[in-house]
This record gives sequence, C-alpha cells and structure tokens, in this order.
Amino acid sequence: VRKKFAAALKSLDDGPAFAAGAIVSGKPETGGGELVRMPAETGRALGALKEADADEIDRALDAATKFQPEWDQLGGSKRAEHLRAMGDVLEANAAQLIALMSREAGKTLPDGIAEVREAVDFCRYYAQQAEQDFAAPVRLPGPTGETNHLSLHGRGVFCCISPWNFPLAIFTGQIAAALAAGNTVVAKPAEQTGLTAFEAVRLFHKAGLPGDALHLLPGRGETVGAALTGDLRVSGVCFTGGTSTARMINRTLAGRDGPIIPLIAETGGLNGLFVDTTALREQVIDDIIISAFGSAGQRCSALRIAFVPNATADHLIDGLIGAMNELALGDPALPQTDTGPVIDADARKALEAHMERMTREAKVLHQLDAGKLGEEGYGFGPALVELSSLDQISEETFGPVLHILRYDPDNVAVLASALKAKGYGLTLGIHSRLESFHNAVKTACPVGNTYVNRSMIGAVVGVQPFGGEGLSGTGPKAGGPHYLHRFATERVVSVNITAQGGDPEL
Ligand code: UN1
Repeated sequence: VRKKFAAALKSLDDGPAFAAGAIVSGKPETGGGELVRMPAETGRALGALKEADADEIDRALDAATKFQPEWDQLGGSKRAEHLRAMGDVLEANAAQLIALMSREAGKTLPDGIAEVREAVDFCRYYAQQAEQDFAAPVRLPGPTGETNHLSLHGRGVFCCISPWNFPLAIFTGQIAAALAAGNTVVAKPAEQTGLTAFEAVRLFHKAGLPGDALHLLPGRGETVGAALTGDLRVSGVCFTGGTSTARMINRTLAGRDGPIIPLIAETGGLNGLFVDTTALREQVIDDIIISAFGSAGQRCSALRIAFVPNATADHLIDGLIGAMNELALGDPALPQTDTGPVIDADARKALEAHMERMTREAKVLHQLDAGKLGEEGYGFGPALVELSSLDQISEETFGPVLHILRYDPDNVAVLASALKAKGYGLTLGIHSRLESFHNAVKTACPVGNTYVNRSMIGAVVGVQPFGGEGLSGTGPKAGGPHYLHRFATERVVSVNITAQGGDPEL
C-alpha cells in the first residue's frame, strides 16, 4: 500500500483541483462551492465542495422514495451482492482513498489503512447479515391450521449523517447498514470531509449500486441536515457525532407532523481507564498513549481520564511524559508521523480554551510543541493534565488531551460510579491482573465497550460491536448482529390454511 499511496498522493497533489457536490440519482452536480482546505497545511486548497441546494435535496428524496420498494423487494441476498461490490471497489481503490483522507482529514497512514479496512469490513459484514436475516421470511411456531411468517423490510428512505473523524468507515458503515436492510439512502457527510464522501459514492455507483439507491447531499447541519431530518419523506435517521447535535435531531423528529421514526445515534464519551498497582507499567503506558493520542484523540472511543494509583502515580506519569516525547507530530502523509493535526480551526480553538481553563483550575503536567504543524496547519500539541477532582471535567474534550487523576484503588467503586454518573457510557479501560478489580470497575461503571489490559480504541467489525449508552448513544451496536434490525420494520403474515387444503410445508 505504501508505494501505491505515494503515487496516489502525488497524482492528487499534481492533478486538477477536486470539484465535488451533490450526487443525485448517480449524477454528480459540481461547480463552484467553498474551497476545501487541508488541516495539515491550511494555505493549500484541495478542491471545492458545493453544498446541496433545496432542489437537489428535493429530487434526491423523491427518487429515493420512488425506488425504495424495488430495492426492498430485491431481497437480502441480491442486496448483499451490491454490498460486496461496494467493499471490493473500496479495497481496489484503497491507496487513492487513503491519500485523499490524509489531505482532507489529516489522517495518518496507519489510520488511513485501518479506515479503508473498516469500511470494507462493514460492507462484507452487513452483506452477510442481509443474507442471513433479510433473505426469506421466517416461519414462526404456532397453532395448526395456520402459518405465520415474519419478514424484515426496509423502512423507506434513511438519512445517514456521518462525522469527519471517520470520513470513510462510518460514512460507509451507516450507508451499508441502511441499504442492507432494504432502505434507500440520502447521505449527508460532515462538511469537513465531503470530498472523501464524494469519491466513495462515485465508486459505489461505478461498482453497480443503482443511482437511486444512494444519493449524496453534502453540506452543513443547519442547512442540509435540518432540511433532511425535517422532511416527511425520511423514514429513519442514523447519526454519528456530538451529543448536542443528536439532541437537536431528536427535537426535529419529535416536531414532525407525520410518522414516528427511529433515530440511531452514536455520540460522545467521557471515557475512563482504571489502573491498579498490579498492572504492568510498560503496557499501561503503551495503551494509554495509543488510546489518548492515537488519531490525535479525535475518536469518540478515545481515553479522556486515566485513574492512576497513588502508590505508582509518579512512576507512571514519568513514563507517560517520556513516551509522549517520543510521539512524532507532523505531516500525516509522512509514514513516520504518529499524530497529525486536528480537523479545523474551531476544533483547535475549543482545545485551546479547554487548556486555558485547565491551566487555571487544574495542573498542566506536559504539552508537546505543535511546531511546524501548528504554524502551517491545525497542529495541536498532545497534553497531559492532572486533575485534583473528577468535578473539574464533565464533558468530552475532542482531541489529544489526557486527564489524569490520582486515587486509591481500594475505593475504585466510588470513583467509577462518579464517572458513570456523568451520564456517558461508551468505552472503559481496566488495567489490572486481579479479576476482583475488573469486576468492581465493570459493575460500578457499565458502558458499551469495556477493554481489559489493552488499548481502548479500534473496535473490529463483527468482533467488537461498537456503541454506547446514555449520553453516548442509542445503540444497537455498529458492526454487531442486531444493528440492521434497527434499520428495518418487521411484518407478519398469518394465513388460515384449512381454507386452502392444509399446511404446504407438511
Ligand atoms: C467515533 O469515534 O466516532 O473503536 C466512533 C473505535 C472506533 C470509534 C468510532 N470504532 O475506536
């Protein structure tokens, strides 16, 4: 991949500027629009992205509505073939997509590789689920004299709203799930990563996905997002992003004068790691660095607060600072880079404001200099902050800031409950060799994904279904066996067979 990546990057940089916009019924609508800047080098524009307008939104919704029954009747097995073709085309174009994400989203090379892998995995996993659960009606046990069959169907048009931090994996995962279940899709990618989404949709259509099954409507939440979620032609919403945006969508859906429709939301986290004195120091440090600073901390799964035992805290903090100093901050396109930029000016501003508050109210133990990346792009130095109380933080900080709190592991249940009481429930880390300690933490702070003696990020599709509870989301888990069902409606047909000569299956 590395060699191909270098070539793809070169052709992206030397080629004509990218022009992207809506894709309605398979037809790209480009021309004009806002310049898309690169987070690692803000002086350079990658291309231009034109926001979907009211007419494009209207035409997409009409076409998606009209085509949905046909897509549903195609059945799970045939739809699975389309999903597999989507996965294959992403795999075949991996290098180009990784190059694009490196430029548009500031993704490092390992993150880009993992991102394509995850997107492909979603396509293949949901294909398998579609074949298994959506292919044929299931006969239910019941009284003689009648047959009862349960079948799963798409709900209609699903609106998929995806985040910039996984511009390909989550974008594709939402769409693949909605399509697998028999829905047609209108997708609104994050405004920061519209070009990656545009490329992906063009590839999907090239791979044979009907143009009317999937429409791309790029733009802002206040405009395109609001228009879509408020439209009665939309029969379900799948959203990944901030908790406050999910609440806003919920209010919009509640205000619609029409059918009641589901919201599947995957939102933020205030994720903690509890360490005790039996934990292996080197492994703890390694896993903390990956979980807190990997992807520049821009994952909802990322570690935000590490609880370290009083007895070993100084030693652990020393090790952490040493390991932070080894992090290579820089151009995400360079293979040696560990940490790239944060996504945009607003993200960096929010992190800076948080650090100002921490300087006043807590204690900043260490922060790397963002150097050239900070001057040329939205570089932000990974930081280590010591809290004196859990009260000092109650919301997610989306970036490479790790908070640390000294504690007495004998009282772990009290602190773990206090963390749970903040309302989130996404990921949780435990580092200890004692099962009694694992159980105490898990019981006091139940969350969607608990990781013991390992890092807290990088859930694998089908192996570690991912998603949280409370302020962290609605469930069910993406990449898990129940996810597609939430995108579907169930229908039962009951037939009196005495009237037609007996049970056809006997
Ligand atoms: C997100 O950051 O929006 O396990 C969720 C992980 C990823 C997280 C994705 N699946 O790190």
